[in-house]
Amino acid sequence: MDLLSIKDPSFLKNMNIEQLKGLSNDIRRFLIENLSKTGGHIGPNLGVVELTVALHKCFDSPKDKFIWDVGHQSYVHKILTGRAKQFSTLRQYKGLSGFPKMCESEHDVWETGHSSTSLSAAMGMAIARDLKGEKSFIVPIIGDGALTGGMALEALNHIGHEKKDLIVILNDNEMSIAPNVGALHNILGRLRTASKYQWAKDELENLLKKIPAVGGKLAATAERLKDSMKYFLVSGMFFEELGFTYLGPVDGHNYEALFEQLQNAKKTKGPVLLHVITKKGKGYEPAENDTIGTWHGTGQYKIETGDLIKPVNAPPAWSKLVSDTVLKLAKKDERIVAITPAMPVGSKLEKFAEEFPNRMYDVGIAEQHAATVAAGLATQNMKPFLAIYSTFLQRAYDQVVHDICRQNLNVFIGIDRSGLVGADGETHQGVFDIAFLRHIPNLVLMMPKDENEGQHMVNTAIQYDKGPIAMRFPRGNGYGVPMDKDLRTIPIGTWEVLREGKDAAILTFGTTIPMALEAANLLQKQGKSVKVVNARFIKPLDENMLAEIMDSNMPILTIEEAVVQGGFGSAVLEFAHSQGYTNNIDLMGIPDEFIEHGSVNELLREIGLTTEEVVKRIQAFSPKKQKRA
Ligand SMILES: Cc1ncc(C[n+]2csc(CCOP(=O)(O)OP(=O)(O)O)c2C)c(N)n1
Repeated sequence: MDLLSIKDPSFLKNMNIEQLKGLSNDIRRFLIENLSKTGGHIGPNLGVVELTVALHKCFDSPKDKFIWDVGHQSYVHKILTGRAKQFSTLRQYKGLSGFPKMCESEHDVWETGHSSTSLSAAMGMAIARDLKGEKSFIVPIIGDGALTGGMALEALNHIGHEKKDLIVILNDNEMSIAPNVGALHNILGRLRTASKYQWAKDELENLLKKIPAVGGKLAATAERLKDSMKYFLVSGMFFEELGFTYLGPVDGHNYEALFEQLQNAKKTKGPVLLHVITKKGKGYEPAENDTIGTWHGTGQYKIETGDLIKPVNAPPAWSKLVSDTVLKLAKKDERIVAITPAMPVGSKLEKFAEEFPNRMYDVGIAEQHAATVAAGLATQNMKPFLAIYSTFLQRAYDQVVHDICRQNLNVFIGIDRSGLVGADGETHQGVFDIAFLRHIPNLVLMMPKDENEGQHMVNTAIQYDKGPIAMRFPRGNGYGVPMDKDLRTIPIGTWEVLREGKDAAILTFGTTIPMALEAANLLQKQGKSVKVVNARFIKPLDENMLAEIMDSNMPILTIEEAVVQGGFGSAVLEFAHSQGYTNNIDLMGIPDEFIEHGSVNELLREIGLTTEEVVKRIQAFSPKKQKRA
């Protein structure tokens, strides 16, 4: 079938199962081909082809509402709702988003990117539907990984109590981004075991029914036996106890079985949980055989071999540099324990886990819990390293304030993917961390200029014993700078002058340092001498150096790859104001808006975080404005 011609999912209503199987093959081929060029979440989407088709066939979107948890598995839904033509632009600047987007389609009723929100959103929609007296099915689709998130469990608790009509589809592929972990995972495992038993019983039942005269009775006995065995095998029936009607498990690649259970779900009053078993990566061998999560989301790849296309001889990734340095220190310091909320691969903690299996904890998609576990460890004089992406640290704000900083505990927070992250887009940009951390008492916040300074900062963080300390570092790779052999510590709250100058000063840190230096070079050619400072401590500021610069009356430009409001530049302004300085101060950073997907360079250009803009801003400082009259 020509997928490009699909306008909406209504065409599915007239298709028979054979035709649907053909459609599934077409969708898989389309995904494998397109994603080999654009990259994207191939594994999760190949796993939900039949499930998504079945949902669109059995329900009426957008009247009935599909709420995709995380949203990374919504590509098939996008194809069926008329967006196949845009797939060549997937996750690219101004192109199709990798997550549901209301502006793309009326079939996207909920936007997401962070996990475990679907059940709460569905509950809100169900309450609204009932208050308005409307009739519709509300269908959140949540993975077994996302189900481990605290929000999802809070929602199950509420939904089970309220008994609203909701059909929760649990897409269980035994994987999170990496293999799924936790006690809940074990419960699902037991349910899956029961499923094999149930399928075997179904076959037996069909056979018995074929026996003349007594077959029907025997089949009924088998049915009762099946039920009691199921209860026996699935001790407690977790979801039933929570107030849900549990249906399944059902083979998520079998249309007949899916249709039967979806129809059952539609007929059932109150909340239903339909347990669907799928295979992540289904239909593409390298992705199907993936046991560690490589094919969860990829860049470009060669279809025939499954080889990922990666830049050759790239400098080490920031995550690897940080985790390897922590590991190096952990060999000498038994207090060090690493914690990741579900990102062992992304945070490059595999080696740590291999060397110290008892000192590395993947706690599941549970950022709040991860932060407080770290706090608990620190109370016992351990040295926790909380490896967490900037965007997901947002989830743990209160735990950072209340548990870590308020108790002034020695936790090292490694804030990965700080700044713009590119293709994942607005839900994943790590641009708020400075604004939501800078005001918390006791916390030290820093960002290195390159990977050599990065390794010394990691060492500084581990040796620091006066409270919590956090290091931001960007997504992607370092610059390939020479690395010192011996680790040292950097005095807390000290900046570094990278280039002297007397006409203006640029204060910046991390990824924006190269653009500041480049601008200073260009300005030098125009006869302006610009001082460039590596303001590596965002908190505390280097107040001595800052006072010295302000005393000289130079105009000051601050640059940060983070939101301007409440950011580093704001801290400089606060200092100037509190000390009575009247220097001309200009701030550059991320404006007050959500930044969509695209390459980091395209996004920087869009928001004017460029060398040219730095030059312009410095040129715009007028001598008259320097001092208040
Ligand atoms: C709050 C939050 N933490 C971490 C992530 C990163 N993440 C994206 S997908 C994913 C795994 C989801 O697993 P599952 O729900 O089982 O879906 P699957 O990919 O297996 O279909 C994780 C941890 C996230 N999106 N949101």
